[in-house]
Amino acid sequence: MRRLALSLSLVSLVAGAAVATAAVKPDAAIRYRQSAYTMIGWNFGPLAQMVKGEAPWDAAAFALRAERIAALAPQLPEGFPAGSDTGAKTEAKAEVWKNADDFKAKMDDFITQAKALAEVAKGGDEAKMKEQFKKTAGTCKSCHDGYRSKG
Ligand code: ASC
Repeated sequence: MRRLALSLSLVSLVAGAAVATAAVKPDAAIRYRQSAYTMIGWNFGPLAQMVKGEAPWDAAAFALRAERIAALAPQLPEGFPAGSDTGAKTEAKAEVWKNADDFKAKMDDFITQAKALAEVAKGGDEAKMKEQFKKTAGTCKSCHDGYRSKG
């Protein structure tokens, strides 16, 4: 059992950050990525409200939500396997797969900025948190502009 666990962890090391995904059904991938976006949005909304002054500033709540977003963001890419452009109702445009390199670059940008947001939030500096929030929101928007059809 130990040997198995060891070889499994070696396999995941070799596979690197990308989790090895066996063939998944398109509708399962669509549901998976929509769930992840729902959870990201759930946490992003209150941050936006705080930044806009629509909710009271709460640095600890901000940091917790930023932490969650930073953990969820790297889980998005595996939600876009080839062939999942159709299957269930999806707002992902065909361009996601047609312009895969650009989509990946934009996704990586979001992951990087979300991670930076969680890091900055640990420091509790309101101005810096607001600034980094705007940068992060910019990466959401730049991907949605080209790759998400208005639902
Ligand atoms: C949100 C939300 C998005 C992003 C984007 C940022 O709160 O639902 O899709 O922020 O609007 O520009």
